[in-house]
Amino acid sequence: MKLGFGFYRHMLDREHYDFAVQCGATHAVVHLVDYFHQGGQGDEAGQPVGGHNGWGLAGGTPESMWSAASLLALKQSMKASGLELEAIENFDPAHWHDVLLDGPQKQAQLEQLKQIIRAVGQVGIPVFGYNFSIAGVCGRITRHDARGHAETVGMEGDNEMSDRAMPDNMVWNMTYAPGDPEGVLPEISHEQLWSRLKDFLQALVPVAQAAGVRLAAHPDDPPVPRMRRQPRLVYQPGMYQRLLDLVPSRHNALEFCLGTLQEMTEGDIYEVCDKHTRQGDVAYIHFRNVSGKVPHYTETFIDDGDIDMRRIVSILRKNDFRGMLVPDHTPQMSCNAPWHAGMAYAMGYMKALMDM
Ligand SMILES: [Mn+2]
Repeated sequence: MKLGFGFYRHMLDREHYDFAVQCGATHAVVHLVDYFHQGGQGDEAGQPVGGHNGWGLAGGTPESMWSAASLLALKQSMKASGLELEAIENFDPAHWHDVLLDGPQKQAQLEQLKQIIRAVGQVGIPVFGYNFSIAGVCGRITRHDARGHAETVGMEGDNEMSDRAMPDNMVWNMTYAPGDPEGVLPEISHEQLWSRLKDFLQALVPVAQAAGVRLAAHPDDPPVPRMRRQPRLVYQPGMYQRLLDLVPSRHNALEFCLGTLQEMTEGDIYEVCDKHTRQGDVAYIHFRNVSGKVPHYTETFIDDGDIDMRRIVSILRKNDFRGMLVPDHTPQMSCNAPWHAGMAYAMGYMKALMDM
């Protein structure tokens, strides 16, 4: 087991690397997609939530940053602070909107994704996390209802945002074509979406295998059957197995999000964790806690939710899990550095669990 830390695009600097190492991190996952680019969300201190118009504008990360040379420079700069770059998390909607939407640029974009995976493999980054989702992470609200009135994110039933149809220039909660939309995205079935995933996996898994990179799927957050009138893929634990069975390979793996899995209405988190870590499916873990289930849940402090995190760590140990654990999200703490304090609290708790 490795203790890791997740960095958003605007955190890729020495100060943030040092902070993570001070928290005990030895490994890192990097979100290269700039979720905040021209999005007018203002607050980059926490996780992106966004409104009707989603997060920012896709394509905010310069193309050059996705190249092998740039990834190598990133890996080396993290190494200089003592961090091993273990994973890149998420493709930019600018690179794969037509893969998700089955649009005219699908084949060209699949080739572009293959190039990214080859570059990631070339510099020795072993994992690439992705979230095959049309609506993406949305429909959540920010509230002050974690312990001690801490600011956090959750869901309180369906809302105007989660029901509203998506404009046809948006996917994955980001706008990929600037300007006004022409209409709204057509509604499709769950089977159509699974068929798009199959095309993606059949194209990418062999390339990932050759490149030595594990593709790792995040479940849908929040895990509801439909969001913004679009179907979702993995919103119950059993759907993870369906994804794995589409293209069986060590390189078709999971970005195992404990919080999202616990929010699902079916399944037992300990059984799901045991099964997939025993099978060797899990590339890395989003180690976070929640209380409640969709459509009513709250992201909590790590020791305060419905999951017994000690029991999870004992399962991971029993199954000799070798991957990375990262805190993913945490509530913000009331002080001058709400994000840092929240993360430091989660990291200290994780490190203690791992050391015990
Ligand atoms: Mn997650």
